[in-house]
Amino acid sequence: IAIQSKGRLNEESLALLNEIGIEVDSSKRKYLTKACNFPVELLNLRDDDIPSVVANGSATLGIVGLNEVEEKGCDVEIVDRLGFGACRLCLAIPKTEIYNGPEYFLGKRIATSYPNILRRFLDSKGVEAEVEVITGSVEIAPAAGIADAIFDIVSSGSTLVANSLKEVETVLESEAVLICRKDISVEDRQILEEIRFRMDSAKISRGKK
Ligand code: PRT
Ligand code: ZN
Repeated sequence: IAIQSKGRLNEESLALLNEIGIEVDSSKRKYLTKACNFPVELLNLRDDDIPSVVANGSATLGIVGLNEVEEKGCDVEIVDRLGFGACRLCLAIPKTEIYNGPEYFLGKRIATSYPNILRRFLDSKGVEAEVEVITGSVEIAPAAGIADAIFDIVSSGSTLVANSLKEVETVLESEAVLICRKDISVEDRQILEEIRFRMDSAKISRGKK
């Protein structure tokens, strides 16, 4: 199972695995850690690498944001939504601008780390815009004069407010998902079904608490 080695999804991924009885020693943060009581190994990776590692079969399963899966366009099965890491991918513009719909973006420069999802959205609306790929601090692009708008992850919305931006289109509602390689063996499928069964039970008992 590939999980994020550090970052926003790491703790909750480990907590979920722990909750379903898969115990790993997370104090020794190694590339590969073996569960002590279940036939799985955890592969600790950057979230960007998880979809492709699962698609090419180096990992059987993965826990990663749906946003990464959609952006990388890897051929994996989305098994379940996991109920944490909730966020949305949004288009945002300077708060003083008047928004009249997606055609607002015609000929505009949009900064993002998610060019593929953005291009798909713009194409679906028939809007031609310039997509500027930026890997960090996308939200400062309009004030820095690098772009007219941004397409980025939003959760509370406070980053947008702090940068005098407003959200005008939600393109993807995301959360952490369990993904699986496509050509999974019968043996691995059995382990996956056991994991899903335990995850469902954990969800139900959480609901009852
Ligand atoms: O190092 P690595 O590549 O593994 O991690 P990373 O830095 O690429 O990702 P990380 O750890 O920041 O986020 C991992 C995943 O968490 C994302 O892919 C999303 O699926 C999910 N997630 C949930 C978020 C947020 N919430 C979030 N708020 N990812 C990023 N943010 C950032 C966003 O980029 C923006 O800068 O938080 C800011 C907005 O937050 P608000 O609350 O101000 O709106
Ligand atoms: Zn990343």
